[in-house]
Amino acid sequence: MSLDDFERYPLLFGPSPVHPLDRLTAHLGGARIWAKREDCNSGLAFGGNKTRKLEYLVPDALKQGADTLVSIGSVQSNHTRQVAAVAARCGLKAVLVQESWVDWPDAVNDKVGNILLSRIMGADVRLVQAGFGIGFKDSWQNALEDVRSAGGTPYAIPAGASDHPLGGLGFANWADEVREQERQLGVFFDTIVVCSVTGSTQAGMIVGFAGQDRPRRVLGVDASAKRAETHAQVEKIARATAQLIGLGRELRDDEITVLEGWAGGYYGIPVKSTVDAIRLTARLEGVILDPVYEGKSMAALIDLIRGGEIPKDSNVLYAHLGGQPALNAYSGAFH
Ligand code: 5PA
Repeated sequence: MSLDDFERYPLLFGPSPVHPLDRLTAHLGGARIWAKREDCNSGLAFGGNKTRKLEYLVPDALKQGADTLVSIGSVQSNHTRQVAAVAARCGLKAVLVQESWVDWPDAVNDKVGNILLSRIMGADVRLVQAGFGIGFKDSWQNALEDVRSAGGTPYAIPAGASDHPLGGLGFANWADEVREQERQLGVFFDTIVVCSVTGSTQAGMIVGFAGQDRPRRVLGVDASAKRAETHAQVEKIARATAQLIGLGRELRDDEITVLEGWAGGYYGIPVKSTVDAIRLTARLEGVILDPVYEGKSMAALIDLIRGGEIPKDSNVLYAHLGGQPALNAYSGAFH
């Protein structure tokens, strides 16, 4: 099997845009920074990284005769919002378990942003009290059971569409897209910076790039404040995806890098470096990042360039994975 053998249900506009961030580059004095924009990859509810992953899960759901997508995330999950949009687009129902992973005081946290969009799109949104965790949850099993007992056919999508046999395919394909865009732009991105939580975004990238001729670094930035768990999940998904698409060799340990230092103490809580990175990118580039994921990976990119770990002659590609709707629930971070 190769990646091309897997059916893909079109949800994206096409290849996501790649463009340079020249003023941020000048501000930091090099490396040259580029962004690839999953936040505008689709016309479905502001897109994001999950929309790309779901292109490979939807054909499986339809083949199984599912009528309801069932998934899970935090109250301000971007993933569940994208599941709601994809369900609407495909004429399916969505049941979304929204857990209280984050202790964040904005009074409208469970009313605005992602959860508002999911409600508008007609999803059955269920608020559940439960802490952060990317594993399989009882609340999710219960939701699946509810659909079955009502005579429906659920399709189970785990947190972030990650711990699923097809979860890594979307970003393996992203790596192919990058290679083609490099050819068009006449540039080679030696370093990729990507935020990791449930792991299949980075895992897919690793596998996709491992199948290419030129080696490059994929630097995952943990945003869950649990680096070891994130690393284990990225590794597990990467190795399974490599098998699935017939990479033809085992991944080396040094191909799997998950960095810590920018998550702060907790998943979902921005720290000073997060807010600084969001403000800097907004003021220099007009590019908007969120306080849960992308602000943390941008803070890492800035520090890695300032510290010289990413050298000045590098071309670095920042994977912008979306997530801005959550900003509405985080006004308190910008007072
Ligand atoms: C998310 C995830 P992975 O989960 O694939 O590692 O991606 C991390 C990530 N950036 C990075 C944004 C904007 C994201 O939304 N979000 C989750 C969600 O429920 O929204 C899966 C956690």
